[in-house]
Amino acid sequence: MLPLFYSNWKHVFKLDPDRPIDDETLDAICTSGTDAILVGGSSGVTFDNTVDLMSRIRRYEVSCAFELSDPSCGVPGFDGYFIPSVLNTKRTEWLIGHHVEALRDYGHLLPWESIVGEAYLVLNPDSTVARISGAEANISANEALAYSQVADRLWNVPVLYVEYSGTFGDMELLKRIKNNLKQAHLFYGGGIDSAERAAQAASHADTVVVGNIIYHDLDAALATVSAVNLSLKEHGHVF
Ligand code: 1GP
Repeated sequence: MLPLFYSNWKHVFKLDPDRPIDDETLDAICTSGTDAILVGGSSGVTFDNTVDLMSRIRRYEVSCAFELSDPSCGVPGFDGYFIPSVLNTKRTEWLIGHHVEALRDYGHLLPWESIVGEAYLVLNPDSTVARISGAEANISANEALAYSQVADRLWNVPVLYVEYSGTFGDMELLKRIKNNLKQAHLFYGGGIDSAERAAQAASHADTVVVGNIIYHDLDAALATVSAVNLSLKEHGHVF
């Protein structure tokens, strides 16, 4: 049985261990009513800064998961772990290579009951994740849809993450992707900096991820929580 710790998440705040956050802001984020805190970042994530952030979040009741992309950062104590792969890269180490090396060396240590694979479709070519992973983010809508179907229908990935990190994405494409999924849980992240954008993304994605705005405009970040819940009510979701 796959771990399903994320299955009821509608709204998530993503915190980067490599970015400072003061106690007051962290308190506001952790008590905001969000469904979970997702810890992860594209660069500068270390064991030490991950432990530090996790232990601060752990003072709160909110669920907390980690995107584990480097085995040397395998900090125990999270509610769940996502292991990301990048679908639209030709650099196979980001699709499968790092994963094979990590499992060869550490597979016997992993808490499999709380680990989930996470397939990233990276669609902002200017994002750090696109640069680092060599993602081919300038693709047509039809190609993006095809990637999502490979992940969902051929590979049966548990989580598909449509990632526009740093910019607000194409909501029509997100809708098409969602409408063609058979089983994967859909995360959307990128450029959500207002209640309006949060509501738009929430009308298509299963889980909306809010990141960067936390560090620039806390009030705007907090407003996305109720916006997502409101949007779900309007679309007839049952709580
Ligand atoms: C980043 O998808 C998340 O991995 C959130 O994106 O930082 O643009 O909100 P933003």
